[in-house]
This record gives sequence, structure tokens and C-alpha cells, in this order.
Amino acid sequence: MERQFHSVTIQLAKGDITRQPDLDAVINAANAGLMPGGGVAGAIHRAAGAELEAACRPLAPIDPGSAVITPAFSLPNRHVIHCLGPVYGVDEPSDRLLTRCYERALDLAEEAKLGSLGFPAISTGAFAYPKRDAAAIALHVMVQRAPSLSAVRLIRFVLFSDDDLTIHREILAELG
Ligand code: AR6
Repeated sequence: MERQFHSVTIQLAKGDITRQPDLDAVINAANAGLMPGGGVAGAIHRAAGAELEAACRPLAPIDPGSAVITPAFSLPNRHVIHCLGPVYGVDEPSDRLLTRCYERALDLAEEAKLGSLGFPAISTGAFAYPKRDAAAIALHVMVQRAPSLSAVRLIRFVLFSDDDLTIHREILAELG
């Protein structure tokens, strides 16, 4: 499913964030240390190779709600944007921090003049953010920011499960 908001296409796809060769950058659901871990961060670091860990080390630690950008090394993309989402029930206010994460990722993409981005559902795995609330926040940020984006033209949410895809589809269908 996809929808157009101003000059930005928001697309929903089921898949693996490390297998999106047509995108300029993928977003990592990082940990504060920007190190390999489980979930998205583990997959991204495995696919990018040890150079990514070395590139991340001087940029860490980062705070919840912030993001940094690195090259993507052996991934098929040009860049990785590493976002630290809130741990649900711990990092507060979690909705503001999750919003800021997505906003910061868009800011970094605009600065680097990236045209296409792939986002996972940040904070909804190990960080336990309720999936529907997180999807609403992520999609609202994209729709709100679409009119002011000049480089970013394609935003793809790369979702791991049918359940996640359904939730995002329901919310995207109601937006705008
Ligand atoms: N591609 C797309 N989505 C994925 C992939 C993948 N390869 N792998 C998992 N997901 P998580 P968080 C989904 O836990 O909640 C790590 O250990 C997953 O099903 O990766 O922000 C880090 O080191 C879920 O829906 O991110 C951090 O410590 C979503 O991506 C911590 O987890 C996010 O799950 C970050 O936790």
C-alpha cells in the first residue's frame, strides 16, 4: 500500500530492513551505545560489517529521541540513520521522544539530501512500545512533515510481521 502526501510517497511493505537496495538510507532502531544488539540493530550491523561498529563508536552514546548518520558500508544503501527510541514506561514522555526520533531522522536525511528512506517500527520490539500507538506517531510525523521536505521523496515503512503491516495500513488509510 502507498499514499502520496504533497511530493512524498509513504509506502508500507513487509520485509527485512537490510534488504532494501533501492533506498538511499535505512533507519536503525539503535541502542544508546550504537552497538550491535538484537532485532533491527543486530541485523543492520551484521549486514553492514564491522566497519559500521567502528564508525558508530565515536558518535555514542546518544539520548532517547536523538539520531546520528553514518555510511552504510556493506549494506546496499548509502547511509544508515541510527535512532534511539524510548524504552516504553521508562523514557518519558515516550510519545514526544518517539516523535522526535522520527523528526530527527528526517532532518538528517534532508541535510544529506537523501531521496528515499526505509524505517522499521522503532521502539516496538525490545523497547515494548505498544504497536498501534507507535504506528500512529510514526505516520503522523511523516504526514505532518511531508509539505516541508525537499530532498526526501519516498518513505517506506519496512515491517516485519503481517500484524504490523495491518496496523500501519489501517492508520495510513485514515490519515490526511
Ligand atoms: N527488519 C525490519 N524489522 C525488523 C527486523 C528487520 N530485520 N528485525 C526486527 N524487526 P527492535 P526497539 C522489527 O527490538 O524496540 C535491540 O536489541 C521488530 O519485530 O529491533 O527500538 C537494540 O540493540 C519490531 O517490530 O527495536 C536496542 O537495544 C521492530 O522491528 C533495542 O533492541 C523494532 O524492534 C531497540 O529496541
